[in-house]
Amino acid sequence: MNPEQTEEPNDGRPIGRRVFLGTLGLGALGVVAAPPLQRGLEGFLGGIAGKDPTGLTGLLPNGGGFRYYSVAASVPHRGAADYRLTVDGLVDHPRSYTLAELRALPRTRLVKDVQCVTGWRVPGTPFEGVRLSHLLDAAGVRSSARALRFTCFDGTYTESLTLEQARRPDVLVALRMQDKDITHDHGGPVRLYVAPMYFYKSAKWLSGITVTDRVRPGYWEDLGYDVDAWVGGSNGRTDEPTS
Ligand SMILES: Nc1nc2c(c(=O)[nH]1)N[C@H]1C(S)=C(S)[C@@H](COP(=O)(O)O)O[C@H]1N2
Ligand SMILES: [Mo]
Repeated sequence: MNPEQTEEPNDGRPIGRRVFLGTLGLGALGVVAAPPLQRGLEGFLGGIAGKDPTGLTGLLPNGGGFRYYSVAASVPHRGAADYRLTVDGLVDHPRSYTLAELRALPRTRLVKDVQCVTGWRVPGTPFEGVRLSHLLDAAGVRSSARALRFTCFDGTYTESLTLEQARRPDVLVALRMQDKDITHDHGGPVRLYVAPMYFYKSAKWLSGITVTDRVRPGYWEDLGYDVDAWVGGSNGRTDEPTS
């Protein structure tokens, strides 16, 4: 099947020392990132937006400019035999997809910049997968639905989108990244890809999509990040450190 392709130019913003600041922020979060810290962290993150945290393990640059992030210490490997994606909640037809079933659905390919909230960016990165709107249409979203909650088989990470955001054509349940099947480290076999938002919205190791009546903030959002994480238009980015 021929994937559809969209390309957009880079927005041209420099990242410079933000990568360095991001590393500092990660260290700071590492010290405090244990379950009881949620309340205090909101202020903490509010003060350091831009040089922040977003990952507790594996801040390892690789050749492509990505850093691998996981808030879980270890994540089980899943593949064609045992991967499942469940779609449930306020839908008429809840169901669970195997990897083969997802791979058989119409694909969309997008090539855009990946932008982490800590400042690093990878220009022109291809993602390919099934439009989230396609799965929602298949599920039959009920009229009381307003939002989605995403869960991951790392057992920890969560994300959210409004229904309106989720129906955008540039939001994918991604099967491929950089024109290869998504590796385990990048959240494979299936991750969310929310092109217009900071990369923390793109939940890795996606295992559940639950349609809900309101937005329930996700993992980083509980720690102070914007739920509406539009690149350039949310609290993840400041031009200079605020402290
Ligand atoms: N399950 C899960 N998804 C996640 C994260 C995570 O820690 N766990 N980190 C997020 C953040 S902050 C970023 S920048 C990207 C990193 O994706 P990568 O590891 O493929 O570079 O994944 C996002 N999705
Ligand atoms: Mo991130």
